[in-house]
Amino acid sequence: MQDRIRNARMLERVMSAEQAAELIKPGMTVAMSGFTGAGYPKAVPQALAARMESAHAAGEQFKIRVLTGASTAPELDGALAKVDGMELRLPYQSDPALRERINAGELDYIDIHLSHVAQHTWYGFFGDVDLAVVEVVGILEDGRLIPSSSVGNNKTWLEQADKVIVEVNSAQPAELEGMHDVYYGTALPPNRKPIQLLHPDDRIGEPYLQVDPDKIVAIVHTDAPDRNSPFNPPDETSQQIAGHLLDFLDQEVQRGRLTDKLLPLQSGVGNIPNAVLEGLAAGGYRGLTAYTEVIQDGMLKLIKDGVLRMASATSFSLSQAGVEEFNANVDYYRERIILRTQEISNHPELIRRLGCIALNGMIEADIYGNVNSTHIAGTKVMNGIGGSGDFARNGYLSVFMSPSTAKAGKISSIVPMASHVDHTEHDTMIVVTEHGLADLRGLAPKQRARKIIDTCAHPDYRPMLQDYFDRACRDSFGKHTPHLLGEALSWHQRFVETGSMRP
Ligand code: 0RQ
Repeated sequence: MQDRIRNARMLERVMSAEQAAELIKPGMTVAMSGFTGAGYPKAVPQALAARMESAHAAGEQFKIRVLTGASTAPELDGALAKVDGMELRLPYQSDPALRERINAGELDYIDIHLSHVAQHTWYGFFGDVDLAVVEVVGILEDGRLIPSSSVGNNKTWLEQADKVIVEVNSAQPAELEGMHDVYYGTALPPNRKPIQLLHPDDRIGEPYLQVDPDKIVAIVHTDAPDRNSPFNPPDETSQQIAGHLLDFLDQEVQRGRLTDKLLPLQSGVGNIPNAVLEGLAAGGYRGLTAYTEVIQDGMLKLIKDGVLRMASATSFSLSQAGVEEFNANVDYYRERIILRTQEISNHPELIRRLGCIALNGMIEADIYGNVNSTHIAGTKVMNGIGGSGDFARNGYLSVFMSPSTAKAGKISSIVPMASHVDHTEHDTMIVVTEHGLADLRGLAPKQRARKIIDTCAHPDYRPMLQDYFDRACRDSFGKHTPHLLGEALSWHQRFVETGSMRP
């Protein structure tokens, strides 16, 4: 372990996960590392969950408030959710056990833009951070930390927390050292300065995380891989969606609005973004860049093939095969990947300056282009807004993609009125389903509605949407954005009552 912990003073603080978990008390606000199943603490949360379970069995309350970078994994969110150990969670999750508790109303979940988390903590909106639990690859002689497979909010957690528990994970490749760029130039208004990042491959910070050594109360050794979810090859619908988008990008290049290097790509995670990435490779694009949050298997392949010249992100989300590919060629990837803090990977100033092409999934869009990314029937949270809002509001192009129906056709993804709005019509430029791509730029509301109904809706639902829109144009209280208010959410109500939006 001495090769991972090179600071003698820190070696003295090594203890078991169980001993470290004893330092976490009921009611504490605990900030943990972790972003899309990468770089999250693996041992302390499980030891803590065991303590909570015993406490609850003895009739004692034991819950904490948990802040992270984004989603974690069964060892963290899953373990704490199973023992009902959280009273508050933010800013993003995707764990089935946790989702169930949130939707049962058993804990508070604050779903916020990923770029806001650090500054909201600096402003004190979440109260004091009692403790941070942060996974790292190693500790340098001078006490600085080598970040792990995600950076997320770790800089902020280490600065803001009263005490710090460090997990040193020897399963993370030592070769990650040098890939990170941790920016220490952030300040609060009115003292903010422009962030001098002009290209996706600019380095503006340092490769290590700083921490006051007096704050470190425990160091725990782990040797466990990240979540490493399996990678599913894109299905037919995803390929059709990707096909529409790629045709559109080709046309934009032909019109001279984009060059053949496009603009820095931001890509969400999942089947459809993966199909788009594969399509870019097949379409002959070379030398592109990504300014995004997450690097998944698809992006590694593009980097290897030269389709992507480089990628900037805040985390990896790789399958086991992706990890093996990365480990086998780590020197190659280190030259071409930069991992930043999430307030920089998702920074509105930088996304606007670079002109990112934002590609994200959605749950539903309404006929005017308001997009719901988070809530089924407006009330049940799926994951959270994540970084989609940071990129959609500020990118050069904001694209939302989804199959036109969900749940075997019982749900239309194009609805009269979105049951929850994460991205307003003002942020949505392009909507794509397997039936087509609606380019909404330069269109007024009624033109947008006609375009979305004609292009994106499933043929089974298109006549119903057209009928709604025609009657709204005739009978609406106002005729700028016509709606029938008593009927606008009736499709969702029908789904709640009958399990289907079909009449
Ligand atoms: O349900 O899991 O029960 O089968 O939602 O849907 O089609 O598999 O698509 O995995 O890409 O997720 C918007 C959730 C799409 C995701 C969302 C059901 C569907 C399925 C998943 P099952 P798909 P995806 C970068 C950017 C917000 C965060 C974001 C998301 C499940 O893209 O979380 O963009 N986005 N971050 O059946 C009822 C509908 C539905 C529906 C889909 N209209 N009604 N259920 N589903 N549409 C990453 C980060 O920020 C970290």
